[in-house]
Parts: sequence; structure tokens; C-alpha cells
Amino acid sequence: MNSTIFVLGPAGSGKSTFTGSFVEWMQSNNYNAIAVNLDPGTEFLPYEPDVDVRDYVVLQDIMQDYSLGPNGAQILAADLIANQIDDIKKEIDEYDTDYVIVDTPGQLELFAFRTSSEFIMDQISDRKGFIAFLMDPMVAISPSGYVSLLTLSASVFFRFYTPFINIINKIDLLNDSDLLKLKSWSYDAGVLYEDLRNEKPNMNNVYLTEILKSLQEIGTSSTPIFCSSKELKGLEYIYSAIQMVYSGGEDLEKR
Ligand SMILES: Nc1nc2c(ncn2[C@@H]2O[C@H](COP(=O)(O)OP(=O)(O)OP(=O)(O)O)[C@@H](O)[C@H]2O)c(=O)[nH]1
Ligand SMILES: [Mg+2]
Repeated sequence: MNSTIFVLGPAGSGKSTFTGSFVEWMQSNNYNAIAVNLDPGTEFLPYEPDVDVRDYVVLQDIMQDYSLGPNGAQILAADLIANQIDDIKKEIDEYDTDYVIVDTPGQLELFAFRTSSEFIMDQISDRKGFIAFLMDPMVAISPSGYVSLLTLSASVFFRFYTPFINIINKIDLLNDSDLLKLKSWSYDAGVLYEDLRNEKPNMNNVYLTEILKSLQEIGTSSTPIFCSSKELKGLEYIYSAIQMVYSGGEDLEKR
């Protein structure tokens, strides 16, 4: 049985680039991996998908056929994909591969919070999926932005209740001091609390401090892994984290 990694994250966080780069990195390290595109609306992909949902459902056709806007069409598209999931799964299973990397649609909330998406993910992964949640460093670089992203990732985790890692992508865009700052927040919550308090002393940060405390108590504010999909840096740490889960560190069966 293969390991299925779903790449999720806010629009533009780098899901498609990461998918292509991670498959490239895996293949150049002699691991078997294929790329699956689950975004029916994408017009350009920075990689060649081995299995492409657009062979089954195309967003632009749905918009035309049902007179829908892009968001309504994404919702209907997920239902139509769910209807054809057996064929998509069969196509994936035709590949004798160890890893399936799945690129997901840009509109995170339309994908992550719909029942049909949960069904699609369960079917593709035989209920043993893994989520790689991507964060954009330009959002994460402020204390409030960082905690907001942790909150968003936690809400995705609560939705799917599947093993997951947080990834801060595009680190090639950060200067050394910003990268160091982000790393210090992820390794030492005390620094993050302090910077959050000092960012703008207003009620918003009081709320975020309370949210951060809750996330830490629940244990969902896991230390992110840093990478650059563009420069293929840090991908070995992501592979190790996934490997640890799949090799028995955690029970992958959904609870
Ligand atoms: N500098 C840099 N840019 C990146 C990196 N990864 C992605 N990008 C850029 O970020 C932009 C968005 O990347 P995509 O891979 O399309 O992001 P996405 O999350 O798939 O976007 P949607 O599917 O539209 O939500 C593109 O301009 C990419 O070239 C990276 O590691 N470094
Ligand atoms: Mg994309």
C-alpha cells in the first residue's frame, strides 16, 4: 500500500510548486512517487501530473454548464469528483508507487470544509492519508500572522483528524534574521508570546495569545518544518517526518 500525502494550504502558499518539487526530490533520491492534481480549476501547473482530475471534471466547463461563479463551481466540482472517485482511485492504483503526492485546490475553505472532500481524501488514501499544510512566510513573519496560520492549520486538523505537519514554504524569500525569528517562535513559545504581546498591544493580540495557549494545550501547534520548494531545500526533513509517521511512529488509521 502506498502513502498518500495531501498538500493543503491557503491560496498561493505554494501547494502546486511543492507537489512538483517534492515528487522531483523523491525521484532524484530513488523513491517512487507520483503527482496527482485534484484542482479542477487550475490552468497552469508547474509539474506534469501523473493523474489529473481535469481529465474528469473541469471547473470552467461547470461554470458554463451550470451558470456558476468560480466558488459555486468549486463546490459542485467536489461533488462531481466524489461521484467519479472510483475511476480516479483506479487510475492512481495503476501506478506501482510508494508515495502519492496530491495537490489540492487553492480555495482552502471550499476544499477543506466540504463533506465531499473528506470523502474524496478517504477514498484516495484508504483512510490513511497524511496532510502537509503549507504556510506562506510573508504571512507568518508577523506574530499575529503566525498564530493565525497555526489556527487555520489546527482547524484543518480538527476537520480531518489525520496525521499532519505544518510547513513554512518559500524560505528563500526570507532574510537570515527573519528566518531566525520564525525558527525561534517555533522552538521557543516564550519568545512568540513576548513578540505577540509587543506587536500591537490591543485586544486582538490578547485573543491570539489565548488561542495560542489553547493550541499548545491541545498539542496542535506542532513545530513547522522549513523549506523552499523553489530551491528544493529542506525537503529531506519533510520526507523524514512523513516517514516517521508511516513507519509506525503513529497510527495512521483515522479515528
Ligand atoms: N520564492 C519562492 N516562490 C515560491 C515557492 N513556492 C511557490 N512559489 C511561488 O508562489 C506562487 C504560488 O505558487 P503555487 O505553487 O501556484 O501556489 P498554490 O498554493 O498552488 O496556489 P493556488 O493553487 O492558486 O492556491 C508562484 O508564483 C510560485 O512560483 C518557493 O519555495 N519560493
Ligand atoms: Mg495550485
